[in-house]
Amino acid sequence: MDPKVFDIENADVAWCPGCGDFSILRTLKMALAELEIDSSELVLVSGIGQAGKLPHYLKSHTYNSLHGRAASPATAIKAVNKGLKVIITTGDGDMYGEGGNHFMHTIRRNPDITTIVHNNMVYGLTKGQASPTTQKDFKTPLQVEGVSLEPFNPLSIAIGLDASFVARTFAGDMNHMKEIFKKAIEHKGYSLVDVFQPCVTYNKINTFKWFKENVYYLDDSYDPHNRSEAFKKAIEYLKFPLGVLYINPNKTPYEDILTVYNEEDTPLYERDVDMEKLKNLIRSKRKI
Ligand SMILES: Cc1ncc(C[n+]2csc(CCOP(=O)(O)OP(=O)(O)O)c2C)c(N)n1
Ligand code: SF4
Repeated sequence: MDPKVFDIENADVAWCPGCGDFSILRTLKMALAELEIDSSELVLVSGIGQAGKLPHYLKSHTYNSLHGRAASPATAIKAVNKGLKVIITTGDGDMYGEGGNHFMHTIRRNPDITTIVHNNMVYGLTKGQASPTTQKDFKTPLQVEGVSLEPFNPLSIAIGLDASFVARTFAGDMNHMKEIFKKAIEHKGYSLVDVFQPCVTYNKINTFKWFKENVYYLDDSYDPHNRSEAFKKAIEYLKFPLGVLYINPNKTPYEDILTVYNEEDTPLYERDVDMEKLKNLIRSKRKI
């Protein structure tokens, strides 16, 4: 399939020239094309931010939610129509900050969705304040003396919660990113891909060059099925590992354990709603 099938004609892409978001967008289109995913069966869900704009630039169904609130509608979309491919595109602030609670509990639920976090270690859209992943001592117009906290470590949290797929890649290496996206999208269950994405305008420290010098690749000898080893990898900070850190293939996706599917496979969106029953239920709750 040609990645161009996902192009939106005359899309007015509102990212700064040189932003790492461009390569994430291009690579996601390539990965989707190689996986032969039909845009009519694809839903991109986002919150607010530069990363949250990605669904506006890729032909698919789209749900643009509130800041930090992409995970819940994505879980619901998958639950009512299991046939859809559901992908969240989000920023480090959107998912790990404002959406932190939803991030954790979505991992616990394990819906069959993929979360791609554009981790630029800063709030891009609102002009450069610190995000949860901003590194210690980083100065911003708001944190003028530098950030005093240690950064949030999304991968260790995800592995701690036994997420079924946890990976990290880099917007400066499209081949690596594409392979990781493909594995994450094909994985059955919740998959997290944290993407190191340089923000060329507001993050002058964690640049393309900085990331290149501060990452290394996990090789074939690394076994992602060992949770304790994965956790050790996730907390490395002298150089950050890129690749699939952790996979738990034994978890059942959330939508497959919903009792509404116990006796009937028909997706919820295709079922008739018994309005009388619904009204009675609402009436009965009002009486309490
Ligand atoms: C509840 C709420 N709080 C704050 C904002 C303002 N806001 C919009 S985007 C954003 C930060 C986005 O940063 P990030 O998620 O890291 O994405 P980026 O723009 O860097 O891609 C903030 C704080 C908002 N829209 N809603
Ligand atoms: S502000 Fe940063 S993240 Fe936003 S478009 Fe510009 S370079 Fe990209």
